[in-house]
Amino acid sequence: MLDSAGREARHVAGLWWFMFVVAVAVYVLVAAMVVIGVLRRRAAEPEEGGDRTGFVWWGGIVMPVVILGVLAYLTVSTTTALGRNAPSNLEIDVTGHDWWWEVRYPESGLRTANEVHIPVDRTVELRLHSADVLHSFWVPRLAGKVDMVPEQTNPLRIRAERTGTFLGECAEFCGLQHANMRFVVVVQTAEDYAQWVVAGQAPSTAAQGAALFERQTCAGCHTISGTQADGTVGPDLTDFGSRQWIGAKAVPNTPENLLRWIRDPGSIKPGVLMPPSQLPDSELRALVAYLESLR
Ligand code: HEC
Ligand SMILES: [Cu+2]
Repeated sequence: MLDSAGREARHVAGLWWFMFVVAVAVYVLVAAMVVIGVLRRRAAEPEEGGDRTGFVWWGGIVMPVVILGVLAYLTVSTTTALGRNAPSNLEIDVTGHDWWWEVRYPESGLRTANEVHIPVDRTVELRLHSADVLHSFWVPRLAGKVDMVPEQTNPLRIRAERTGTFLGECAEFCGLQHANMRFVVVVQTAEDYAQWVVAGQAPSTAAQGAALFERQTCAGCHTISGTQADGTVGPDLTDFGSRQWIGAKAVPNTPENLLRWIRDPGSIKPGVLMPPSQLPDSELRALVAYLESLR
């Protein structure tokens, strides 16, 4: 919490240190007076009478009022400073569930869980919801806690000032697995974040390869069980990724050889009964990723 990596946590940590110093000073002062009082009493006979009213007024009323007043002022001004964050153009919906976190990016349509990605040095508006009971969203190094309340949306604007991965956890007892309701916030540079969004938007390469396999002629000659592909002219490819060789021991099964094979099997095995394909490299690579994932 005190090793802040975000604007909000920095404000909170500043206030914490001030309170800590004041509390230590008051403690030391009071303890010193107690010790002095005890020693004096031992050293001398108690004096008669003596007017202590002034001491009670200053030490018992004026000082506490001043100290508490200053602390109250600082607490309120810190809270308003937190609210005064620049408006944000990146909104993320985070929903607490028993016992995990759902994360949605309305801007890009992305959805993830238990991992919030945000760009560094940019104000982000987290909209906190709950799907069931009370939870509390807390990433100590980035910001203070904000409760997640069913049927209500609580905003939390944060601005990370450092890249890195920061641990967060649920800070409101929410049932049996409350202690195992953790998450991470991954703060990335603007470029890394943009890349993460793009990667998340594109269906994974292997899934793209699977679609290609069925759309291209491949499926007419090869079977992959569990898919539409049921051709019997060529070998069944259901467990192709676990094979050591391609083309009846023509070349070892490596991604490079497979790419060559799909592009032009005749260059490896002249006269082969599988036709070459004219797919662009990106689609060939997607097919390779898919076939090598079959086990
Ligand atoms: C006209 C039918 C036909 C089509 C279309 C076809 N293949 Fe083949 N494929 C074959 C035959 C036949 C072999 C076996 C060749 C050999 O080893 O002599 C083969 C072998 C393979 C192998 C090697 C399997 C192994 O275990 O050795 C892979 C991988 C493969 N094909 C992928 C594909 C992909 C990807 C496509 C689509 C771009 C495709 N094939 C299109 C007929 C076809
Ligand atoms: Cu919780």
